[in-house]
Amino acid sequence: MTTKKIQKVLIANRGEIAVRVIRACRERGIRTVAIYSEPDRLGLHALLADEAYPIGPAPSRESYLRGDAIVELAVRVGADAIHPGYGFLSERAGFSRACRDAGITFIGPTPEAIDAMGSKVESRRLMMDAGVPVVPGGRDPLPDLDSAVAFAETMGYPVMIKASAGGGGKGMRRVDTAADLASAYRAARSEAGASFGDDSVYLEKFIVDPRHVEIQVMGDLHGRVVSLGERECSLQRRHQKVVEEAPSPVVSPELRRRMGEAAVKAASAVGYSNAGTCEFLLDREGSFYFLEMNTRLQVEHPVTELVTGIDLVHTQIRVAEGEPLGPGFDDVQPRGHAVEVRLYAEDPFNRFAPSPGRIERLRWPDGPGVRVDSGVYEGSEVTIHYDPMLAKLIVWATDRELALQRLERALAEMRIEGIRTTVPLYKALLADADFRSGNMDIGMLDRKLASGELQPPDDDEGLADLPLIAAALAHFEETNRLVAGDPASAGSGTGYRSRWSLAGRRGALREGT
Ligand code: MV4
Repeated sequence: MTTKKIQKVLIANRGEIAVRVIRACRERGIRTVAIYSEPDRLGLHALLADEAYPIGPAPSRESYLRGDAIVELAVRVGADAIHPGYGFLSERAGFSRACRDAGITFIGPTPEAIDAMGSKVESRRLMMDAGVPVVPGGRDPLPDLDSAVAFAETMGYPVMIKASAGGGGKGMRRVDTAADLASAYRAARSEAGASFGDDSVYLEKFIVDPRHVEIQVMGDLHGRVVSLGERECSLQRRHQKVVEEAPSPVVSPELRRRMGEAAVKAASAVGYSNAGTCEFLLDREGSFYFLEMNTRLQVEHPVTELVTGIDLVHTQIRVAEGEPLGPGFDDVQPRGHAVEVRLYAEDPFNRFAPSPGRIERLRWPDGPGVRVDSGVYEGSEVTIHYDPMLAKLIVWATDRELALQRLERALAEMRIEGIRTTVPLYKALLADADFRSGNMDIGMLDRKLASGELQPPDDDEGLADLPLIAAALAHFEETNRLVAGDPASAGSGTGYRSRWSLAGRRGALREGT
């Protein structure tokens, strides 16, 4: 296979991930095309791209989800590739296929690989046959309630009923006793039917208080798949991740090797190429079980980038161009520790109520080991039409404790006014002994929020005002000194007016007038 350099990429997304992809393209000398919905006309992604085109009104269905219109636009503007980001069209096999049919490179997996991982029972069967450990349970959908009862009996309670077509927790029921099975079975079936148009369900052993650990994989177009290590993603609220880190505080080099091998096996079984993630449950005994594969670049990819030194978006583009994964991808090991917090426009201490509005003031943290991937700027309007995630703050340091200290420092430097964000939640989490020691499971955050154990810090502004106060003090000190030392104004009774006019003149000088 010959490589063919991509010249122009259409980014079929918005917000921080569109910005992330635009940056990688610019670094590679690739021209960029943004699409934007009506409320996103002044979105950062639309402003940063070389070209930007309106794609429709606010609702995603009429804008960012219009696969056919997007492929058509790509052809019309001469883009030779499309990057889907995450969400929206990123895991639609039909979109990957439509790109292929139009002669456009889809920067992601093939429609076949997306399809193979799309159905839960089917991917489970594939994984079982490939020797990838899956959660103990059924190989086929349950034909009826009687077989569910019989199967649960052989496996032992608690069990989990899951929708065959599911994912993300829909149509999922925990069952603790035989007496509860019938009602849970019926509820799961009807929820699955309503959500997926497919009411088949199957049974798994319920894994108690596991961690969610996922493996980043990358495949090239020459049949090579590599593992880039794990991310610990247990800190989530109702299936929404809030904090991710790499490496996991509980994954040893030996476990990393075994999980990495399992993930590579999983991806290879479906002929996977480009970036993907295998999700695992990790129980207290250190056993791990494949859950599902996400066939896209994920929100939390930066923590992997920071500990591996590999730019995942650059790599996505290179493998899409046909370049093989080189020797830099042999046996990749993490170095140091990275932590990401997702900044949502939600009020964490008012039941995560959405907080739309104008960002009146915005100051990002910086300094050593700090990265901000943002889709907004000071003056941005945050609407309720899309995912409330505005930006991600990611820190790196040589070890976990230093990374957490750095995160604390960065959060204190940060300032967002005009809307509420989840920043106070992260300040509270950093004061939590369990989080601090890495002792977490997938239920921890919901438990601590329900019990009121996580409280907003009383001094929420932290260091945020310090530089401003210092600047104001210096300004007035200097003003007073100048006025006091100015013979023309001494004793003239115009001291106050002179101070203001001096300030005005200095201001005019700064702006070069
Ligand atoms: C499970 C489980 C416990 N035991 N399966 C939730 C979403 C879906 N992707 C799989 N999920 C789970 N499956 C068994 N047999 C617990 C969860 C689960 C979960 C998994 C990953 C990340 C967060 C989670 C939050 C709640 C439940």
